[in-house]
Amino acid sequence: PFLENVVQHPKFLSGEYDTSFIDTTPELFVFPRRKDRGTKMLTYIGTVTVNGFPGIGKKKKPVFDKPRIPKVSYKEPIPSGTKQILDEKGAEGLVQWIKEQNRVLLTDTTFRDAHQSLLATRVRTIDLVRIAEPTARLLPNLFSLEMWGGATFDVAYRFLKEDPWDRLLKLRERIPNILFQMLLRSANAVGYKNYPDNVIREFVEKSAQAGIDVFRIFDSLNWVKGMTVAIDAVRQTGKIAEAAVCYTGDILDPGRPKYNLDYYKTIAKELEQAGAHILAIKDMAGLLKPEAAYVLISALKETVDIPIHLHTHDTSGNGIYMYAKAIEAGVDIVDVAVSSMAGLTSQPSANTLYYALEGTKRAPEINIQGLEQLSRYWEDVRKFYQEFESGMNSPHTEVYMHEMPGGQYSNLQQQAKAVGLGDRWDEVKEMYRRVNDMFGDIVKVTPSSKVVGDMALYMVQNNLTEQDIFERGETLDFPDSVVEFFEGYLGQPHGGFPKELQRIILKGREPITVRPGELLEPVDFHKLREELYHVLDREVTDFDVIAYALYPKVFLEYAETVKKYGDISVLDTPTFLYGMRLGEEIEVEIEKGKTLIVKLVSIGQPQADGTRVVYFELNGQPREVIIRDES
Ligand code: 3PY
Ligand code: ZN
Repeated sequence: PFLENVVQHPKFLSGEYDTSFIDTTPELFVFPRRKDRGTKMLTYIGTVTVNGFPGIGKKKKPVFDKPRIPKVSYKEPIPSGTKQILDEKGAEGLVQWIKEQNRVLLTDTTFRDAHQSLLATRVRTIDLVRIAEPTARLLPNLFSLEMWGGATFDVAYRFLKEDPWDRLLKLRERIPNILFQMLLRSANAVGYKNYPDNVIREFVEKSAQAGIDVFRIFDSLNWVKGMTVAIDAVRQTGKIAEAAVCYTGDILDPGRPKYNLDYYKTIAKELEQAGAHILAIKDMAGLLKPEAAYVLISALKETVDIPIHLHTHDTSGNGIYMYAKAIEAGVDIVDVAVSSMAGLTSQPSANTLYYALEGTKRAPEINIQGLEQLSRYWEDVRKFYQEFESGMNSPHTEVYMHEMPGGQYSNLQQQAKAVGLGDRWDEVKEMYRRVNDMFGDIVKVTPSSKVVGDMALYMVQNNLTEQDIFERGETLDFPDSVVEFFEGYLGQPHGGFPKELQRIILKGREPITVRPGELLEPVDFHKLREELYHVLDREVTDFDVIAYALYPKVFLEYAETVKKYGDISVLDTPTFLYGMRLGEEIEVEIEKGKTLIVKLVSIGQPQADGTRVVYFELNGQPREVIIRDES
């Protein structure tokens, strides 16, 4: 371990050391005492069994069926796909290939937006890895698989206690043929605030290295100036820069002229000029209606020369009809999910779209039997996460009123419950729309949607009306996110800020009007690496460093959990979320070819100090762990 400590030390690695280094670096002689992996894992299982999982609480573990894995032959090589086209022909070659296709191409969002929108982003790596190779074999004709970014990055560390980079690397290994796509919030990366430019560049570079091919880049206010650093960074890696214009309002509603057809045409042109390989229309709330889709796509096809990729959420139930109209107007690629993970706040169903277009000139080339088999797997896996369902089980046309993004709906609902507003959810939705109008009718998508959500919760919780804000706003303490928004730290909204409200909220402070990245100091990655070196008892990777730069607190809490429980990403999801039933036996593959057999034998009575002894068998040998009962 001494030698290991020396050679992994950042000073040693950078070659800046001298002969006094060993004498002046006492941490070289600190050898971590290792608790064995088995005990750590049993401590986790014991803790969840006794105390429950955050957001679920203490619940008896239901009996779930084993997910049905499609029967595919693993003998033949995995069929080649779009990934090979990019690797062989480069970004421009891929764009050319897209233009030559007559059939509509599909992006499958099951691994990212579908579960972000239906299950509060909680789907774990183990459930994705199990279906990865069957997906590669059954759906080699997909344009791309959206499987990373958006909220999945921080949720992985924060709630799932697993490493999102590990997810990306493992999926890449098993799916070598389909383009991997991620959602990148421009200067907000995969976070909720603006980061310095060097953080954005480093994050893009590392993501590309780890396996991302297509970066969907959007700005939460459609502020093109806020997107250029990210677009340039992606182009530098040789990967695909798919720049998005977010869709809000209704181009066919003359009463809503702020976001009219010209608005979208102007931004589309600007994004093409900024270097986009593909133009995305990001209809994050599902507000784009069928006839409007036809008009919009037809107009944009005339405006830009690059392919157009359409994204929507099926909240209203109009998704398939809308796609049919967009496809008729010539859209190149659309986003869909495997049917058991589709519909409602998620994307429209791939299976449904297949049948809607069957026999037409633009029908997608996709294996419908493969989709049906994958859908069975996801139907089973979805049940593991039933506690994170939003409760929405039929189309919600009221989305046209509140305009809340699909990915926000279940998350804001959880937030409302957490502050005791669960039974005033209808009021929160109405307030969400009123706040939008107060803010001057803004684009609402992460993180601007979070600002609107925070303000709506704040107003409902404190029984404040719009009039109250204007009359006694000077005496109110607004949520931090709202203040930062009005300071200009998320960028500049189309048409500017409403001046009077801005004055009230900033209480005399001057807002910024430049790109926040121009004011933020670059991050010193070398310093962060050194900080992490003292925290992690393993080698510090570039992935750790950039994750720590984006989410310092969340990353450290994750690292603490791993120290305490070991790598718990290896546990099956029912055990991870519910612990074990008395007498139950499970198998845990802790590494390839190494499996532990765990049996929960009994749970002791609470002791005077508030702990319980939990009795297990580990590979047939009795083991006990002591757990503090906090239930
Ligand atoms: C995200 O940024 O996570 C989104 O899904 C926005 O729609
Ligand atoms: Zn989305």
